[in-house]
Amino acid sequence: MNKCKLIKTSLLKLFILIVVVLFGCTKKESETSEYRIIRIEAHEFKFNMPDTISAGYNVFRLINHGNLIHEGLIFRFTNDSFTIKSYIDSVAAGIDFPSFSLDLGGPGMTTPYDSNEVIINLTPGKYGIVCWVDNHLMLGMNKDFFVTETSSEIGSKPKEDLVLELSDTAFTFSKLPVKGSNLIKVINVGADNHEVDFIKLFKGVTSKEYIKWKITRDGDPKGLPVGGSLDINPGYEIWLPMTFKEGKYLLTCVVPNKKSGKSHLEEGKFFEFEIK
Ligand SMILES: [Cu+2]
Repeated sequence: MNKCKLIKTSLLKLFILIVVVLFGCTKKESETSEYRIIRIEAHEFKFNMPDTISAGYNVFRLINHGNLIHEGLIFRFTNDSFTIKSYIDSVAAGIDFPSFSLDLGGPGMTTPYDSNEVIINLTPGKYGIVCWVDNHLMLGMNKDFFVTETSSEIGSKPKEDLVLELSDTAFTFSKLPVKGSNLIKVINVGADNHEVDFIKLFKGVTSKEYIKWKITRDGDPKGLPVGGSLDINPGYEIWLPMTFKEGKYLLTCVVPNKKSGKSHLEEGKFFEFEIK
């Protein structure tokens, strides 16, 4: 079974177009950054991105050129003898967390015409990127790439505004996000792999209503993903540049609990906050 097949959302193309037009939820790409920006262009069904990038703190920016939601999980091959085909074969055989891969986060669910970014510190080695939405991985959204040594000074350790801890049962902020831009350090302090999706709830929708829809996928969507990071192995950290407008936001994690097989969301892990 696909890691998140039951609950990853691929919304209807028409619905997305209407929402994008009505709510203007696309973000403009900033051109200046103190970090190297690695552009990951997502299409149905492939990733266009460099084959080789420099080690250090890089901004991984996923730009969705497709008509479906896409995402990009970045993982490291812990043994260079394995390939992206080994990963695909493992998933096809029902092993969603191959023993030779270390999940390091990556831009979460990104709606069409939108972009999301995550800052990750990568050491030299062999890596892969996959999209776990529905069956996209098997349809071609998988790629390997290499990270090489660099002598460049670009990209020092980010200075976060706040910290978000992902435990096995909760999301814990060091302080709540504010309106406008926030640089959030996200660290997995649990024993399981964890992700964080930031969902902007539609007006009048409660967290319980969204969660019910997310699990059952019954009826119209109740909110839209606006950023976040895919799953991170225990002990690892990433940084999320996030901009918030007024409204209610919900944090979710649909990575399965390795013991129960249920997603952490289904087990009751979520967090809601409001920007006024
Ligand atoms: Cu995809």
